Order: sequence, then structure tokens, then C-alpha cells
Amino acid sequence: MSEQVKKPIKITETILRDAHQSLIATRMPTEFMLPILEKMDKVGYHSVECWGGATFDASLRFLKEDPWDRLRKIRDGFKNTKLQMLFRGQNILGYRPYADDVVEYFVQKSISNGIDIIRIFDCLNDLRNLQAAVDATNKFKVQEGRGHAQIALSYTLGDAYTLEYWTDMAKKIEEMGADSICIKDMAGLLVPYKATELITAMKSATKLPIQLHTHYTSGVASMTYLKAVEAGVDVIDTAMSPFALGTSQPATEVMVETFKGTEYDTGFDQNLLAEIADYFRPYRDECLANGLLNPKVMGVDIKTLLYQVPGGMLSNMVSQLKEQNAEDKYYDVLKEIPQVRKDLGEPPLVTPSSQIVGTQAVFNVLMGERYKMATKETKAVLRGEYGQTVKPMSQEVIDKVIPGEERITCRYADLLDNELDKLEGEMKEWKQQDEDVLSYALFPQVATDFFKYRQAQQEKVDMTQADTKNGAYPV
Ligand SMILES: [Mn+2]
Repeated sequence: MSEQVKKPIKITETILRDAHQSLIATRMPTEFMLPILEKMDKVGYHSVECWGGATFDASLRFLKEDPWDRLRKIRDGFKNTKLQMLFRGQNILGYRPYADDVVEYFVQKSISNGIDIIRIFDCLNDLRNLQAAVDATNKFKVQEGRGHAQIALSYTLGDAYTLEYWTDMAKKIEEMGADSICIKDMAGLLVPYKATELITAMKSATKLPIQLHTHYTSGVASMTYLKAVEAGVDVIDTAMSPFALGTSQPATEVMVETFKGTEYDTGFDQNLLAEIADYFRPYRDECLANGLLNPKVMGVDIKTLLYQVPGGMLSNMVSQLKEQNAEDKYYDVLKEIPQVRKDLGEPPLVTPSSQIVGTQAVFNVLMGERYKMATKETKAVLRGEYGQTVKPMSQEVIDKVIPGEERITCRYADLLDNELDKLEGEMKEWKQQDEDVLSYALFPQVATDFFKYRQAQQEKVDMTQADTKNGAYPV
């Protein structure tokens, strides 16, 4: 009897990052995560994704938590499992391009605080915007004894995005010194048989391991994973069932069961996975009850195949429109998005291009006239500051929004002076750890508000102690 050749599919668990980002606007607090880490550490995951732009932002802004402290606590909880983060290329975890010194320092601090795998992407797939982060990862890999640079290509549809485009990119990524490639399908646009073609072509173009990341938004994701795995993909991203499906990822337990007994068998223990799911399920129920989890993002939205809107953007848009009592404009905005995207050179829709296109679409709809008002980010895209788009941008829109302004074609960061010292100078009164300057760099106002909050908390504690000593008990 011939021995079956084993090629277990590797799994990255997303429940601590993308799953709750896509379903509940990234509101899962650290304290809720910690008790389950020990069990998650026993599963055998290839990695656990736990950090990224939205988790960083929401920690500071809404949860009043230090994101660096979250990372260190999660690192403590995972003794054996690799931790993974998402990194927006030259935009780091923020919404604007940074100078190289900030990019390098952020990579260093991410690795030294516990990250193993850095998934680096650019919202325009402009590889020039990824080189600094890849180089920094390779540099600190040696220094910290940990670090893996994964370049993620933002998957999208459009005339320019042919198989040749993707295989050409794969070759370039290998030349750049990355350790692996991810196809990052933010909106669930990759359908099963296209996945066979894409993964087959990419596997023949590069020796690097290939990981596939998709979302359930359009309802095809599990089938896409099945075809991708058969075509030789190395790693897939899944989420534990209580925070799977809808705008999140396919369910971990379902994919594990799918490949059981085949050459792709993960070997994961379903009983252990069930215990982990039991831990998260009551929190899902709580989120449904308090409205944080909106049933609108949980079903199949086949219209995403037309509008190409990623899950995180959808759930943000729903809550933004809700806040402005403009929920009835939901489908108008969705319809405006492809037009704005075309005007801006047909970029993929992923943070920050998704936010830029989404916000501009909201403006266009609410103002009743296209580009009557343009955000400063829309202007920056049109000036070429975010990088090169695969298609030319609309000259008409350029003339309307930035008439007579100079546009650039070089790597934008080449025009930026180092900025760490300046940033440090601006925030030094609040600094309690080296990492604070990076929090400030990414979100100056939000981080400052957090620093003030942190200090107030600390002083309150000190005051209580002092007052107790003096026998005074102020109300
Ligand atoms: Mn995602």
C-alpha cells in the first residue's frame, strides 16, 4: 500500500485581529483575550494574527488601552505560537506615508515586543512602498532572533489585474528579499476556480511560500480555500466560528474538518477548538445584544463582487452612516465607490485607499455633486503621494480637485526628511516608554488623549494612596 504524501495545510488564526475588526469594529478588549491564550497556544496554528492598524487605533481611541501593552501580554500568553501583525507599508499602521526612520523603528519595536511575522502591504500594490519595511524586518531578524517579512498583494479585480500582473509581482517580491507572499483578498473577490488559476500560476512563478487571506463577504470563501489548497497554497487564514463568516474569515473548525483524513490534514484537535469556541461564543451573543455586531455584516452580500468593498470598510461605513442618521444612503454610497475608484486609477480597496475612496464616496453622495469637496487624502492620492496606481487617474478629476498643482512620480518617502526626532520633541512630556513616540507618530491626537488619560489614571491612584496616608478621604 502506498503511503500518502502528507502536506498539512497551515492555518493562521485571525480571531484576535481581523475577525473582530471585520465584525465588531475592532472592539475586543485585551482583558477578554488573555484567559483563552493558553488553550489557543496548544492548537498548532502556523501563527495567530493579533495586531495591526485598526487594533492599534481602536485600543488607544475607544478601549483606552496601550496597544504595546496588549502585544506584550499576548506574547506572554503564546509560548509556542508565532504572532503575526499587519503592516501598511510606508504608512506603517497609520493613514499617511512616513519617513523611513519611523518605519524602521516601528518594525524594530514590533519585533522586540513580540511579533514574529510582519505582513506588509501597500494599498496601491506599489512595491516601492514596501522595501523599507522588508529591509528593516530582515535587519532586526538578525538582531532580535525573530522576524519574517511577508509581502501581501492586495487582491482586486479590473482590466489591469491579469495573471501576468500577479506572477510578475510574485517574482519581484522574491527579488526584494521577502520570506513569503500573501494574497490578501479583503473583500472576498477571489472565486474558487480563479483561485486554482491564480495559485497555480503563482506557485510556478516563485519558490516562496504562499498564504491566502480572504473574507466570507461574498459567500465563496470556504470553496476558494478548498481550491487554493488543492492548487498548492501553503497557508490559509481562518477565524474561530463565533467570529467567522459574514465579513470575517471562513471558520477554523470547518476548514480543519474539511481537510481531515486527506493529505492536507491539519492534525488539529476538534475538541480543543470546541473549547476555544465555547469561550468566544457568549461574547458574540453579548455583541449581538448590544448592537456592536450588526446582523447586516453577517450574511452573504453578493453585491460586494460588484462594489469590491472589504469587510472592515463595510462595518465602519455602517456605523458611520448610523451615527449621521444616514443609513438610508448605504446603497448609494456603495454604488458611488466603483466610480471614485476608477477616478483614482483603479487601486485595490484596502486601508488606507479603502477609507480614502469610501470617505470620498460618502462626500460625493451627501454633497450631491462629485468632488465638490475633496478630502486632503484624496488630494494626496491625486498628487501621487501614496504611490503609483496601476491605471492612470482621471485628468478631469485632477483638474477639478488639484488644479495646477505639481504631481510626483518618485517614491514619496524619498522626499521626506527623517522625522523621529521631531516627533519625539512634540510628545516628550508624555513619554513613559520608547514605544510612546510611535503611538504618537501614528495617531497624534488620539495618542495624546490616551497619554492624558493614562496620566490621570496614574495620578488618581497616587492621590488615593497619599490621602489614605493622611487620613483624608475626599469625595
Ligand atoms: Mn482582512
